[in-house]
Amino acid sequence: MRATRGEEVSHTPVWFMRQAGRSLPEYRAIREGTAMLESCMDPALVTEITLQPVRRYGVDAAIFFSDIVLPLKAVGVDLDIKPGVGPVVATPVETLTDVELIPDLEPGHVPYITEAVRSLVGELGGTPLIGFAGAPFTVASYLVEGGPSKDHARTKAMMFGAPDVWDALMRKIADISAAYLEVQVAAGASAVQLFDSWAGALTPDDYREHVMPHSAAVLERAGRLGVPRIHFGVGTGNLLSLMAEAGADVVGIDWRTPLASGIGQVGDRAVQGNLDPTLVFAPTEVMLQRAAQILDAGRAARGHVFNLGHGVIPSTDPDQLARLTDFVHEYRPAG
Ligand code: 1CP
Repeated sequence: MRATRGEEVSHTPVWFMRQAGRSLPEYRAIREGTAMLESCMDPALVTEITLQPVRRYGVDAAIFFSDIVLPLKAVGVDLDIKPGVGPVVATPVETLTDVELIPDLEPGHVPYITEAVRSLVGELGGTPLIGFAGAPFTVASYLVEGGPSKDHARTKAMMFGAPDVWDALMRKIADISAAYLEVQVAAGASAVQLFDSWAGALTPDDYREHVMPHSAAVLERAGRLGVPRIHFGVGTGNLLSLMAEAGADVVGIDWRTPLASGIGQVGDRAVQGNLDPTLVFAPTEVMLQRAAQILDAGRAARGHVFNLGHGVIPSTDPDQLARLTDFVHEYRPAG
């Protein structure tokens, strides 16, 4: 929390995107026989899964175990998270009527989220809980494509060709994501992360015109809650200044952009990142050498939260992440 605000810290804090998940044997065991969305709606299970990596690694933050499509499911969108695939939407959104049929999110849609966050905050003690939501563009991609997509072609076709439908859809998702963050913070989450994982598919001009105002609306509402806002995307080396300007306190930087260059783009803000997630498969000394370079580079930022440049890869050896966490905690820059 101090690092997100640019205050002095005794060591650079560290957590990992997807720290709770398939890389952990205890996660695979507890999830056996329970579908993903069903797990997200079970407060006891959410609490346990969120705590697993905190216990194992001693990371400086917990990330709430949920998914960016959970709030859509909660308001009644017919979707499922298919193992090995990801979110699949039964009837993709095409028209204005399709958008208007999606209800707004009320806290009453997600009582199990409130309960899970409250229970977690009690169990976590001093470790902050990061709540999260999907940013409008990334969530729209699942709703318009009907599932995971590499090129987001249908989504961008709507953005370029049906501006009225696009605008309505982005407003709808922005409202849902902001309301979802409000529920998590009201229940005790200490910070929030807005995941715009697929924003890197956009040119800066298209991002600025068609996407940024809607992400800014979510971040503005989150800002009123008084918690630090982390804004993250993948392949966003050309968008970092805009993602910062959209209203972030901390900008998440993926591994393709050197941290020093990312810091130069985000202005007087903290940064998060950005070790290549495949480096945990390298020899330990190689991984740690690269982590040291990132820790050194991070000193130029207003604040630095160490993380991977994207989520933990499911086949990651948890012992490598344990070594990495300890290294970050013990690291003191030379000089
Ligand atoms: O059955 C399973 O185990 C499903 C795998 C899984 C898990 C563990 C999915 C399906 N989602 C999650 C949890 C999850 N999703 C978390 C909490 C855990 C943590 O971080 O420790 C978070 C923060 C997310 C967010 C999420 N979901 C994002 C943004 C983050 C990112 O990775 O860029 C995205 C894009 C999704 C969609 C999604 N959900 C699941 C999958 C496999 C995907 C990606 C599909 C695709 O490639 O498009």
